[in-house]
Amino acid sequence: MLTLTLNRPDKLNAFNPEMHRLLREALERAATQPEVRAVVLTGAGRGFCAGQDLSQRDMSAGAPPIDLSVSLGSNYNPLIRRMRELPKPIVCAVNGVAAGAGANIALACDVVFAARSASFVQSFSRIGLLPDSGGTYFLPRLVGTARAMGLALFGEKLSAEEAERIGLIWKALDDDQLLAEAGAAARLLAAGPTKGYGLIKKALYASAGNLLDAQLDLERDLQREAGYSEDYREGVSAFMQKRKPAFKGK
Ligand code: T3D
Repeated sequence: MLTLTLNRPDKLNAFNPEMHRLLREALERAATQPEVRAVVLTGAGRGFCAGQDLSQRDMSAGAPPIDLSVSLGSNYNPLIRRMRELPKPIVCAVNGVAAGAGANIALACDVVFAARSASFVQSFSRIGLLPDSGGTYFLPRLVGTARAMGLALFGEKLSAEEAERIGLIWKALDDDQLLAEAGAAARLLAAGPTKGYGLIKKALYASAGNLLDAQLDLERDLQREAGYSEDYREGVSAFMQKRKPAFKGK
């Protein structure tokens, strides 16, 4: 299991190019190292992540306008794609406020735990932007268009408990339990059938864009792959022998 901690606590872990680079490299390591079978993503200090570091944007009178598509195209979009395509589970432990891209990076994780004191803010509209980093994709799919629109337009803080209640995240936890419980969940996943988990991600994330027919075909194809895995053999054998399976992630 690999724990990644966003670590610019003075700025509530807002993203600058260096933090993008470090996270990108860490996710590459997670992808290529077979011993990494689950990832935990959390933040240092009192925040999870406040999105883009706004102090890096020159808004003085004579400054030229910024083409934000460059930032999304080179940093945020590849990051979200990497996270969703990683064939291993990513557990998010949202330790504090998650705002702007920070909120949507949390939602791009596969399972989201949040401390009760944490909150989610689609703060983009407060500075004249629209939700990015997958926000306009994740929000309506997770909570429906009415709630997505309210969250995006008003940019109000949503508490962790409310986020759990409306299905935006998996679980809100007592603050002092967050890292222990998210860590335990990640360890459980890290000892599981990694290949199967990767296929679960693939199937569930494809379903939003598929009709039932296509999804059934995809399930058939992915189940073929799962059925060829060593872990499937081990899972069935362990069940028949009434013992705990020892999955190897293969
Ligand atoms: O530009 C591009 O590349 C395009 C891509 C955009 C993606 C995005 O993420 S756009 C959205 C950017 N993020 C925001 O708009 C959020 C801005 N922050 C806030 O709204 C609030 O800080 C929070 C709701 C996150 C937390 O509020 P609160 O009251 O708990 O804390 P605070 O006092 O506002 O912030 C604490 C410090 O962090 C403060 O610094 P100081 O005064 O103690 O020196 C604040 O300036 C700093 N901080 C918070 N967020 C950012 C930040 N500094 C730089 N960039 C930030 N995003």
